[in-house]
Amino acid sequence: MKEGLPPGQVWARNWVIYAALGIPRIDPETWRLKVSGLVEKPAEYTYYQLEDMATVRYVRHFHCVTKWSIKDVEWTGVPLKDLISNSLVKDEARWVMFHCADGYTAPIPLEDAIHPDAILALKIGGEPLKAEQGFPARPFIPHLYGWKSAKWVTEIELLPTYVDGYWEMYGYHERGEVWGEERFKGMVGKHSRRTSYGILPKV
Ligand SMILES: Nc1nc2c(c(=O)[nH]1)N[C@H]1C(S)=C(S)[C@@H](COP(=O)(O)O)O[C@H]1N2
Ligand SMILES: [Mo]
Repeated sequence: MKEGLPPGQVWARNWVIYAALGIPRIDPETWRLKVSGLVEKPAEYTYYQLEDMATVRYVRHFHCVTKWSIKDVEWTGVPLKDLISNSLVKDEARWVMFHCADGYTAPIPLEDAIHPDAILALKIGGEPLKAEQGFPARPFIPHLYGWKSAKWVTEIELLPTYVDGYWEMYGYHERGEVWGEERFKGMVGKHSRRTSYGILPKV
């Protein structure tokens, strides 16, 4: 795990709440999280099932691509790898698309989604996410920029190829890795190593 402040970032005291498409109010009784697309066993989870699966509790920084970072955030959540592997991923799957209740979408490579630190976050600072923080759940991948942490998520879709999400349509990077400063498409930051999406570990 890399520590400290990634290149080009500054520590900020407070979160900036972003809700490009508004803040949906979600009823945890009726909300479901789907795992869909290139899987043998599509699944649906209730909020309460996910609470029971939330075995990860760790402290990690949060980095927005607009250059503010929040230090030492305490996260609680479900390993994304558990949710994905429970559904038996088909061989052709390479990308994961997050779909949200507000219409927001964000893609990440499958490789990053099954990283041991990648979670479906249910809590920040030991408390359930607030409505504006994405209640009931948002993915969090510590080494990817914050726009990939799609709030009010409702569906995790496995895809064979890359597809733009909300910010990627405006030129933001396919992957968004913070240490390589993958901010915009076509940008190979001075710290960047070439990433390969070809060879994948079996889930
Ligand atoms: N549904 C949704 N998720 C979203 C966004 C958004 O506008 N809508 N903004 C993203 C961006 S750019 C960042 S930096 C983080 C910010 O998280 P915060 O609003 O909890 O501070 O949410 C991400 N997830
Ligand atoms: Mo952001």
